[in-house]
Amino acid sequence: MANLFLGLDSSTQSLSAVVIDRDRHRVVYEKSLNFDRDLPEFKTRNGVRPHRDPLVKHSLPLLWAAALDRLFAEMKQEGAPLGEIRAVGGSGQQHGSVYLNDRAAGRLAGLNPAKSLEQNLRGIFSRTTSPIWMDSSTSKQCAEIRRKLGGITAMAQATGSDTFERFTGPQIRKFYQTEPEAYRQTAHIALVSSFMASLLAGKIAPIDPGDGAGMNLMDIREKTWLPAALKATAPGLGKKLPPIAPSGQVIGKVSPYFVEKFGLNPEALATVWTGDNPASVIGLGLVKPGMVAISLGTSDTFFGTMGQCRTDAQGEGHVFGSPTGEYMTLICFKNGSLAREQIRESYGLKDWKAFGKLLAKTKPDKNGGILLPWFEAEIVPRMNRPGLHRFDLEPEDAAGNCRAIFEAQMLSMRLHSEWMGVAPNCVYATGGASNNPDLLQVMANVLNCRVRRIEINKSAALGAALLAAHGWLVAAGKNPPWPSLTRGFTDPVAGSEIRPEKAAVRVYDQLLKKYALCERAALEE
Ligand code: XUL
Repeated sequence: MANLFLGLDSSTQSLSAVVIDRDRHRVVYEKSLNFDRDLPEFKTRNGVRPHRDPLVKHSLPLLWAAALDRLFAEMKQEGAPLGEIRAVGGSGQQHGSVYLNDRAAGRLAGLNPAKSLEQNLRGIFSRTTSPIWMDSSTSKQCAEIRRKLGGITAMAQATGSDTFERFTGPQIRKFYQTEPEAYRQTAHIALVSSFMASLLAGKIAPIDPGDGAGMNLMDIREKTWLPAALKATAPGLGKKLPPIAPSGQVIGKVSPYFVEKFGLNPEALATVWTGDNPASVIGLGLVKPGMVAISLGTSDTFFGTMGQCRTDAQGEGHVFGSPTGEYMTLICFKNGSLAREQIRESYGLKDWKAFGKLLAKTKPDKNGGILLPWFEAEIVPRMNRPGLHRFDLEPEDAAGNCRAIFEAQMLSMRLHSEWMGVAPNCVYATGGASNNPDLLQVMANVLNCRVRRIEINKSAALGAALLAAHGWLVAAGKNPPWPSLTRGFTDPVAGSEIRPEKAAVRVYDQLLKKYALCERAALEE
């Protein structure tokens, strides 16, 4: 029997599966279901239930369960090697929460394969919907919890992050305040990740330190629930939370439901799930401290592994537990691709190649123009008043603006990741604009490190499969080094390495100072 491992990723809009063959270091199967398209009966739009209040974003735990049923049914139909899977791992969209009543544990233990998961689970929820990470309706609760924990810096130091509207603690507090009786009826609070793991394991699953850190409830250093945070959030909360256990740790054998119904191997193990970002850290191969990925997407994200726990005193960046047992950081810059596109289109450039070509016509300059591209309210630095700010830069200067916007985005990443205390030694660039060498050269020069391009489809599900393999090996008494597990799965695109240019690096060391002054001036404006 081959050593196959299944990784599932329950994200905002879809449920994905990746099966890996550990010995051959190959992905052997992948599949995705889209919630809106494939499960239209749940009436979601982009995975979210329409709501009259634009700040409220909820989805449905029954939808995620129905998607799991459907995915396994289709995998079986397509002849996926379910009988050879040794362990199942997973990841979920972070922060979203599921509220279960005291019937849940019994029902999970006796899942009936003659019925659908949806039928099995009806009546076990004390709240039928789940607030997800896109919800921003809890500013009041954030302020209340932050105040009780002693302010931004203290909150970040204790839990890894300042309070954020999407984080689970503020969401739980809002539920307790607005629906106290339903809160009282809640016996278990799960994250999307631990809820899905509970279905696979047939019992209430632990939460891991990767996803647990996205709750504003976990002591980031001890990786235990933090009594002061629990108390500040809602009464009796400690009793409703599961234990915290390492990502990928074996929970037990998979529920007989999946064995009888879909032919999963009866010896297959269910493991502790994590959040999609921690899983992506593994799925992109960021398994050593100092390895960083920059995803150039709708928003740009900077994330990577840290050996020591350091937190951001400004409360802008997040620290989560890394599934490697170390720490990871996540810093999210809202004005990413869309801002670049706006500038590109405003100069009539049809694609990134044209944008890169124009940018390459200019040279880095220590007194160069600065363009702060806050088309939308920015997360890092916190800026609620959208607007464009130009310093020593004429709007008519097309090449100068193309250079300035990307330089500013990279300088901002450098400035706002300094609190980590470790300069990256290699950056893996991924996402839309990452196949442009001119942009990656600027990235390498500003951050003064090598940049390699990485193209991995479904990095969270791949990370989840690798975590399942890791958990299975640990359960067998082995302690496999992470690089030996990720080898072959997470290799960067051959020949894509770009090295920093010394002269340009010196220029950017100077320009960073100017950038910081301009940013401060714009924030104080
Ligand atoms: C991270 C976050 C998102 C979700 C997306 O803090 O909110 O990246 O995890 O699924």
